[in-house]
Amino acid sequence: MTTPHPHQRGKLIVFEGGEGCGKTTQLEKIEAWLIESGWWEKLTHQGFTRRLTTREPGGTDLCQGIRQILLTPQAETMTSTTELLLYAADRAQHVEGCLRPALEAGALVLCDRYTDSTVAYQGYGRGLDLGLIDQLNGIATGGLKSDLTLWLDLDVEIGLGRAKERGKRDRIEEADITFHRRLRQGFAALAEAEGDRVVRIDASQDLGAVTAAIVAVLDQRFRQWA
Ligand code: Z5A
Repeated sequence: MTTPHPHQRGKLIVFEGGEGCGKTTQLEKIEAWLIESGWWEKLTHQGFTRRLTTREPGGTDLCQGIRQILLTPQAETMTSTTELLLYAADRAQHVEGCLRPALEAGALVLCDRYTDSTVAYQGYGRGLDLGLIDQLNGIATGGLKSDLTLWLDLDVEIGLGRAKERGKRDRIEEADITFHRRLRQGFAALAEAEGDRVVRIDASQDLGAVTAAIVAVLDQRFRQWA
């Protein structure tokens, strides 16, 4: 019997948070930092085979179509259950078609949103049953959890202000402020319950300070994974 390589399965790092928290900006900065810091070279010596950046919703061609339906404002109101099932469908396709094969091949995956968004937005935000959401997340992922979720936490008013300034308004950004406050509580509850997997980052700091806080967490995790 052969001993599996310790990093045969890669790692899934997810960037999460409410509107305008800066996670997409930070994900790009971390991609660059991985190379500049020399960490990527070290990780390849430890068995990681490639880097992959992806997102939910919309991580594959088919998922792009689901993303379009989910985020485009329409005359007909989408029910919360329809929304939940569409996010689950997007995730099932993304996991089977992209995440799982990449991780099995030893990739380091950086993903913009994943299962914790469903708990926060559809669970705490829309008020759907958390047990049902766990079940659906389990079906959609086949049990594939993030190895690390970086929750970029930011005051709701500031985040919505940033999103507004950027000029992007989608169906969810248009929800009322109490919705956004509830989903922040959702992320806080996840960080409280699963502190090792979901780590809070203070996203109210300037760009460089937020990147430094993320780098500190990654430095430590990479050493742990070595
Ligand atoms: N959703 C869901 O409900 N359930 C689910 O299961 C999943 C998702 C998976 C995806 O939208 C939507 O789907 C999302 C949740 C829901 N809700 N909405 N709307 P998306 O992918 O189009 O967008 P997003 O995920 O909400 O994020 P984004 O648009 O990519 O923004 P961001 O990542 O939060 O922030 P950013 O683009 O990096 O930064 C926003 C602005 O702030 C930008 O102008 C930056 O230059 C600025 N910024 C960033 N950091 C700073 C700092 N530190 N200081 C000052 N200014 C900053």
